[in-house]
Amino acid sequence: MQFKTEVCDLLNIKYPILQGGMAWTSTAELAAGVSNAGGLGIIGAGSMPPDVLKEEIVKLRALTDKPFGVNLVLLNNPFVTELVKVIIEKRVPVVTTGAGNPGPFIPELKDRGVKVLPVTASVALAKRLERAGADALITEGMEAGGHVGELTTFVLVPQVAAAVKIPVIAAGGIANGRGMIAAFVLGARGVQLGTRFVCATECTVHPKVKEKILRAKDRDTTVTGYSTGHPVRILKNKLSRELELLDRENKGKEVEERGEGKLRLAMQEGDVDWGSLMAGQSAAMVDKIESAKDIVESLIEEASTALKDLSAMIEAGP
Ligand code: TUI
Repeated sequence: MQFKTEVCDLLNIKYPILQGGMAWTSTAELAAGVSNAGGLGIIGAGSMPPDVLKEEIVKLRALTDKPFGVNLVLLNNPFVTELVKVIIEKRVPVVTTGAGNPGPFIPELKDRGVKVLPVTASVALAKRLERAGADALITEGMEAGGHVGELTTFVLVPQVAAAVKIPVIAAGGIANGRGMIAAFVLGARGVQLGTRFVCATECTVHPKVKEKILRAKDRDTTVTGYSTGHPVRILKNKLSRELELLDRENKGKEVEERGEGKLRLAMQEGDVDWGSLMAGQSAAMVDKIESAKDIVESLIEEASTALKDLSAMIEAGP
């Protein structure tokens, strides 16, 4: 089975599977692995300086000739305007955005032939972004890791799919082929996975991070930072417990200060006690380290099996 959807045509990819663009986590190596496997690999630019993004793009192009994307974080990003320039200059085919409204950047990116796929966590922003010219929307539920909205994937995807005409890509809580089929049934035409791809062989995060995800159980993530107005889902550890106490006292400014630099500390240095281990609830469903190709192929195989089992069940009746 191919699962070819309009998302495949839009992005010029074989399978409607995107790898979440994760700051300090999805570098050129992982993104190239996913793109070579027929999905869309995405460099997580986060708030990296423009020159570093340029280097990552060069590195990626040495590893694949397939389409790829760059994810821009809009919240508190001092480099965002310059990063947009790099994306245009380097002819990056696809941009995804997170943690904010990319509206002001859409006309320029589209003029230069870049496909724009913003992440939205609400129906209202989805409608605004469709009007602003977005090519597709990534609707991310609060099961996801990192910065999260309020709604779950299960309620967000069908509402956004009903409200817009452009394709919807579901994210948050999807880790396997069954999740992929569920998302399609809800109206999505593509899926984006972050946490499962952190455990890809090609992902350059510290091995201790992968180990934490493999060991994670159903209730091992928590949302910190409600008091800052920008809540973030991370794996529970010493840092999350400290942030929880500050959150309870509504000390948003202190939460921001304590969180500064902690994503890099976790992902690159492997400090799994005091680093910010951004991961989604689906961490509990990730149980092995394998290549990006094996992940993409097993997603397609699992999805085919899930669909066949479902049809058989419906036909057989009670
Ligand atoms: O962007 C993400 N997840 C992220 S970004 C990130 S980087 C970072 N964040 C905090 C501290 C340190 C580093 C880590 N995780 N996901 C996509 C996403 N976007 N989820 C929710 C949203 C969102 C929320 C509000 C998108 C738009 C939005 O609009 C608000 C508005 O302006 O209307």
